[in-house]
Amino acid sequence: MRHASRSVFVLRLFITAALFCASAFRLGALTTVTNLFSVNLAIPDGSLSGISDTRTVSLPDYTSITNLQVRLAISGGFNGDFYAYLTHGAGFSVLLNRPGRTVANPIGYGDSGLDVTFVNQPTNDVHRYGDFVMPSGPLTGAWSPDGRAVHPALVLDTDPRTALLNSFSGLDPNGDWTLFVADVDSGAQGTWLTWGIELTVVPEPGSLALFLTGGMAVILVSNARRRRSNLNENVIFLCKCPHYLNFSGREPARPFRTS
Ligand SMILES: [Ca+2]
Repeated sequence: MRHASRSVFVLRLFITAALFCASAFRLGALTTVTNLFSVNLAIPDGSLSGISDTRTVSLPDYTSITNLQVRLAISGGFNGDFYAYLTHGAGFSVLLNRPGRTVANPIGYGDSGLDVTFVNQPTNDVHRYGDFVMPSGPLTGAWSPDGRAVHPALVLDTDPRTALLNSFSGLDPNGDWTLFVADVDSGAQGTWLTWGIELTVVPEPGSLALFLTGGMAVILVSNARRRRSNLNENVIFLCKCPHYLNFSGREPARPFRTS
């Protein structure tokens, strides 16, 4: 029983160490990759059909997204007309949905152009950027996405924000990423200049933890066998048996002691 309790304790210790090592490896393996894509296309004015741009990300050593930022640059146009969303796998985020559109201001903000970064941390809502800044040129800075998954003809500042960037957390970064941009109201045409994604990714931690735990289990079994071998030899020593045999009927590995 004593040996069994000790074995359980040692096993727990090894598993804890393995999980700790896996966590440390995971933290140490965080990698940030930035991609910036040129588009340079005029956005059809007053059309919901918009334009989209799809890019393929290949990060074969990484299987999980822990953070995502998105850049978008549009020159000209009327900011209150723009609608934009990002998709990748099961991820979906509404980046812009007619900034500034409210019951009192159904056409949204009249500023022209933007070069912004959408982040996955709590910060100011881009739909209400006029509460925080009065751009003298294109809107700049880091903003929380609009997130309102509502038809752009109906969206209001009071709608719930359900489509933020957190829907990409934990997804595999590999594969196609698509950004869609539309100018949904007539007058003042914009040009979509660039967009980009900054991915913070990690390798799959499960296989590493399994490897470490398996390695620890092998060490544990080896230690248990060594303890059993020592026990047999000690029994032979205490018996002072005239025969060179232990309990298994085999000759001991080292010379027999008689005193
Ligand atoms: Ca327009």
